[in-house]
Amino acid sequence: MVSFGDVTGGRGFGAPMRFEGSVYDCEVVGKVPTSLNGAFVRVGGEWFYPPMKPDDSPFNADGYVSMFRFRNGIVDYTGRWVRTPRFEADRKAGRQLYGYYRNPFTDDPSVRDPSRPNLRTVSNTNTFAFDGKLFTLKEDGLPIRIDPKTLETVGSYNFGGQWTGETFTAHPKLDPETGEMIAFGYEASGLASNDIVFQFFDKAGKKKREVRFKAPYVAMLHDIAITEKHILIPVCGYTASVERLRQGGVHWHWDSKLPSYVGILPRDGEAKDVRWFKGPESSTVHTFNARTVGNKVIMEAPIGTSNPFPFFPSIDGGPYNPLGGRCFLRRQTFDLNSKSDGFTDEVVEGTDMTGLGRIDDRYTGRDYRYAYCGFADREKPFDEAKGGPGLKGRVTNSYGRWDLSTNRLATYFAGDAHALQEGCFAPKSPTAPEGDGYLIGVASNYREMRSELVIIDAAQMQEVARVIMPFRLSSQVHGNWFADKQLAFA
Ligand code: V55
Ligand code: FE
Repeated sequence: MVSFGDVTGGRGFGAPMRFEGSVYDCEVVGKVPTSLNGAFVRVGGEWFYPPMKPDDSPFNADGYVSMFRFRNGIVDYTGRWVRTPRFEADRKAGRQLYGYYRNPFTDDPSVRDPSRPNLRTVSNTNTFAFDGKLFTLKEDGLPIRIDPKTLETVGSYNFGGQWTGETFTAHPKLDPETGEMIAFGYEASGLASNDIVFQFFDKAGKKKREVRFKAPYVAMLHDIAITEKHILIPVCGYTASVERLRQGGVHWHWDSKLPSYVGILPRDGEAKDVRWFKGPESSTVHTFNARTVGNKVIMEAPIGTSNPFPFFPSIDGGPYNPLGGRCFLRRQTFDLNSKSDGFTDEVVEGTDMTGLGRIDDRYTGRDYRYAYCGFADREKPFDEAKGGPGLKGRVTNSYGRWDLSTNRLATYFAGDAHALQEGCFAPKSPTAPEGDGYLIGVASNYREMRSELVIIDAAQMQEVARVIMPFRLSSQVHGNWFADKQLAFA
């Protein structure tokens, strides 16, 4: 194959490893809690072949799914490519056939089909378990079903023919009490359309109903929040047009002149019930959580003021402003009694954080106390002398736990040559109180050029164990803890 050369991430810690494999009974420092039985399953992008366009988005890299399987204090690792139709087509051709992120017009003529954009999905964004099945997700395609025992790809999944539309979000929500799945697709009626479809499934996997409506403009609709009564839909900044795609451009452009919106749909509502609240330029890519209190709907999220991703250009051709993507924990309050389309917006605590916010998922949609997120602790900077290749400037060296009852931040520091990927929360037991459990996440050790899985007591914010991998793991977007009762890992 051709050389990776200097493609973004092609050298240093992020250079593709390209192999599949397992490590049984991994090396551990400390003691892995024997109560943790299940798996941390993560997915991200890794280029199998170098991108066709050297300036392409890392979001266009092939899906690579990996898991740390925990049983009685022993941890086994397995990593596999997500074998999408696109991966198989590239393998067969022996080269990269696909062009820009979400622009099928730039694909090789042998596979080009702009009427079926989901056939070129890379499924690199999130892992998800529902109805006893494991999936990898990417918002431009359907879920890809994965065998939890081996991580082999089973194939594309449309809920037994029940899912309408060709796109499925990377952030479906599960109601922790009813087990109901609330999922959506956007660009639901074709490339760059502003159609959204929400679909509701009961916990047994049966579709109950769907609601179709239009966004104020076509935007990247990456994540939502739910409450016991409402669904919140943040729309901001990134926009697309078929014309620009036809001309061979990238999918998203940031338009700082566009207002942000948050749509609120009652969970039992119809299209006519969606209410759009309007705000200034801002970016809500992920959410922490939300709740309905009387006539108010309240959401916390890591929110930036402008374009969060440097690889999606500004529509006016202007330079990238790195401060615009800096996120703060903000609280937005929507008054359903108000006649105006405005809302209140406040910073809860003034430490900047990554855009990847997590909670104890058993509290989704309910009153909750803790928000977890990675951040760069400035008081514990990267040590130049101790660092290895590729780690520069401010890095996500810490996890924070924001206590929303006191607005205090408790922190965990991973090490002075380490960068943390997104962690997730795993409860000590199904009935443990909120926050009584572990934060689990992968650290990149730049000095040793290897990955390490850190396991942190979330109540103390103290590390209890570290799984030492003998190699670098593929970069991760999202990872989740699935207990043995959710998926059949053995
Ligand atoms: C995101 C990530 C994606 C994507 C769209 O984090 C949005 C946000 C890894 O791919 O395709
Ligand atoms: Fe995401």
